[in-house]
Amino acid sequence: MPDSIRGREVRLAARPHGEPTLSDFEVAEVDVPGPGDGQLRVRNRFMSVDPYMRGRMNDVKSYAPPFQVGEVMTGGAVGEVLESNSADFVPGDKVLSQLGWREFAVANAGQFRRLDDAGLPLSAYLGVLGMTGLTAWVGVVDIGTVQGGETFFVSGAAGAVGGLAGQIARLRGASRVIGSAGSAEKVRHLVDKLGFDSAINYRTSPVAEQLRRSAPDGIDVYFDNVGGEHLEAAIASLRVHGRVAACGMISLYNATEPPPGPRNISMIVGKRLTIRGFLVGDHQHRLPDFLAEMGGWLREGKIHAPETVFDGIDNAPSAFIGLLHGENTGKMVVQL
Ligand code: NAP
Ligand code: FER
Repeated sequence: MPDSIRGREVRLAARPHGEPTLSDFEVAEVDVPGPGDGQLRVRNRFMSVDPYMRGRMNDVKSYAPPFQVGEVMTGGAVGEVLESNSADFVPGDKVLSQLGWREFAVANAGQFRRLDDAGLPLSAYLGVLGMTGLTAWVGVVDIGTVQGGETFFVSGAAGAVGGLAGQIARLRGASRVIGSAGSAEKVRHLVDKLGFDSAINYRTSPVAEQLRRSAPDGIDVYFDNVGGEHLEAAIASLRVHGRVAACGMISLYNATEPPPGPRNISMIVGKRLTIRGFLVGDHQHRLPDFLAEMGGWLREGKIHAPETVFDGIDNAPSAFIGLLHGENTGKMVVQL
């Protein structure tokens, strides 16, 4: 059996109250044993940092169980097999796991999915061809059910899911795509790089006013990544029979008190709106259709999938905190 090696991992050190800080995490060096029967030892190359991890840092019952203090921050990671004691994998195979923020992972082969080498950087399997991409695609196609000629609005638009959602809506026939993001630079990125028709900076003036100006005839679909003020503005601008794909509400993730709901919630009735939450985990059966369509768009150069890359496992906590503060454009990943 190969010798054990030393590797670092990032653990939850304390549960944050409000905004997470660096002291809520600790980086530890551990022995990584060689793989046992049926196991692989994998060197991770990229780790994902995701907004939902903030929820898992709280000790509350939710769709995903809380992280335990002292344990590794788990989540998506891609790497390559160093040693295999499984007939299904050979050294050099590229694999995806949910084993999280660690330089090396040892686990049963069933915990890894082999990635086909499509010539794309491995990080793509955390972003555009991974959980992020599937979320955007399912949200637009199956939840928001965007139709040709419709007006589509997405918040968190310069982020990983939002940037893809706007582009997918356009490719699926939306005639007008509007995004919201938190800086002038991101607004330019949406229009100049991602081909949005218009974009608003939610930090400069009320979202409702800016949205009304961008879509004077209203919107048909709102892809919500943010909640709060954005959701209220969208309800005000939605047309009769409009739809909301409720993907995330990041503006509330650090809240210590539950916020008041959208004040105009009664408009749901008169406008006959559909507001539908979804979790990507429930839509894994759509992976083949998603990969076929997204793979085609990528090969044809029709989709841009920028990434913001932080270097080194020591910087994973900064990358995560930065994500919550909008330091990323596109998918935030940590390169090892
Ligand atoms: P992301 O959008 O790449 O990164 C988060 C972004 O949120 C930041 O870049 C920041 O951009 C924005 N943000 C932070 N605080 C904000 C606030 N108070 N108001 C408005 N914007 C704020 O992250 P992602 O991975 O693509 O996730 C986007 C959303 O999708 C999140 O809500 C996430 O929880 C959700 N999600 C849901 C599922 C699902 O299955 N339902 C799956 C994946 C992701 P600015 O600079 O623009 O503020
Ligand atoms: C997120 C990432 C993933 C999120 C939800 C998920 C609401 C869903 C995971 C699942 O389906 O289990 O940021 O925010």
